[in-house]
Amino acid sequence: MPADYNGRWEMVSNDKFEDILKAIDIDFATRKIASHLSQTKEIVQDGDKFETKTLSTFRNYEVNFTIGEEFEEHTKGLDNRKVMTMVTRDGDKLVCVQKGEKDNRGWKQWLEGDMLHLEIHVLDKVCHQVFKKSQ
Ligand code: VLP
Repeated sequence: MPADYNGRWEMVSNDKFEDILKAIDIDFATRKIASHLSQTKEIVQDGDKFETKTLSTFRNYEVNFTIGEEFEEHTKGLDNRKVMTMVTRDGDKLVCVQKGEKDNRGWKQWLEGDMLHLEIHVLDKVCHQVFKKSQ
């Protein structure tokens, strides 16, 4: 049985998110707001298909993908870039590569008990977020 990401996940920690925002050229004022937000993730997973929403009081971000299928992602409301995105599995981990202007861009996501971990990387910066299952 592959990992089941379905549900609503509430942020419990967000280490070095501001470094990521800086690496994707988000301005100072926006970084200050964004790095203090609590994020909620809503994931609907059907086999290899994922519908994901990252929600906050300031901005929301939605992206849908299918494992192994590359697509053009528009990071709307974030840095508004276009990247070529592909998510694959590495065991129970999801591994995302976002090819574009910024090197080494992507994320990894995995479960530990009722916690969801997300590591976001851009250039030499790494952010580690943890979410707790709420529904
Ligand atoms: C929005 C989200 C920041 C909340 C903060 C507002 C740049 C794996 C995958 C989704 C991602 C990470 C996306 C990060 C979204 C931040 C406003 C900032 C201005 O996660 O969970 O499938 O792609």
